[in-house]
Amino acid sequence: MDISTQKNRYHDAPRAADFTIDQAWDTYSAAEHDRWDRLFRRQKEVAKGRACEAALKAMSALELSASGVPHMDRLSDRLERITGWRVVPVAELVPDNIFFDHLANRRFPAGAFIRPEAEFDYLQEPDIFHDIFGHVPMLAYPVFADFMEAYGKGGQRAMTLGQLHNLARLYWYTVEFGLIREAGGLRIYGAGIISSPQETVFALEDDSPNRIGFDVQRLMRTKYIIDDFQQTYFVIDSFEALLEACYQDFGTVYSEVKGKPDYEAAEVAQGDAVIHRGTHAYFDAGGRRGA
Ligand code: HBI
Ligand code: FE
Repeated sequence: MDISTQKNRYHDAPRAADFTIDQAWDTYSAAEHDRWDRLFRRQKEVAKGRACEAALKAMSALELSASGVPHMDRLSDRLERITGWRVVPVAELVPDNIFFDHLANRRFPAGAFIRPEAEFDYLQEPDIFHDIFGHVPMLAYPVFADFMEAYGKGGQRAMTLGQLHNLARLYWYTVEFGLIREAGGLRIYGAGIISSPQETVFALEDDSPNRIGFDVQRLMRTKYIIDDFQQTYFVIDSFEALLEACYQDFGTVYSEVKGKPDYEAAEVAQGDAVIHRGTHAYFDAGGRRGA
């Protein structure tokens, strides 16, 4: 059986109407605490000089460390003092409407489970390391904290307009896999990259993927892959610019992209602000499957 379809130990935990569960922090085993410490120490090292300033500063402000699996309530008390966000435990992916409602109310749903040893380097589901090491630091940066609340509200609206797939792409290429221009180079803010040692290096330094300037409509039309590195990364100039671009009425944006063809994940399109045209050598060699 494919290990990633195994249910994690919180799968049957009693849950509230909003899908939150009890993190039951006392039930983490010594092995699970040790796994967090090894994931943290390794990724903290790789992230130096590669993660954006805001994320690195927040990691210390939030006292994220290699001292066992974080206690979400205690972490939330620190985060809430900075931007009003809290981190709430869930068992696994929650329905979109529940997810958006949490974000719209400054609650980030984080998986309570930690990946099994067999998936130490890569897993598709968001475990506690992906969510807390990857997403939580950015929630301590006020402009990004505002963006995430706006995304939650936008998501609720997108569902009523049947435009969720467009908005999910925007989330994917920013919140999960976004790059930012910083310190004369490119840095990472996307959680899916920051929580993966291999993709942290690949996204910034490998010749394979495209790197293209951010454009809302372009992102909404671009397909993505969920089981390997990205074939294109989009680059923002600042978090303020990202928030600015997304504070427009998406209703008009949706109608402008409606009916226009999608872009393939590896495509470079007419009008793109190309920062790096990828060789796609990694994907031509079969990607993760070929590794
Ligand atoms: N649920 N727990 C959790 N975490 C996510 O990141 C998440 C989710 N549900 C839906 C979802 N993400 C995405 O499909 C949203 O972009 C809609
Ligand atoms: Fe995520």
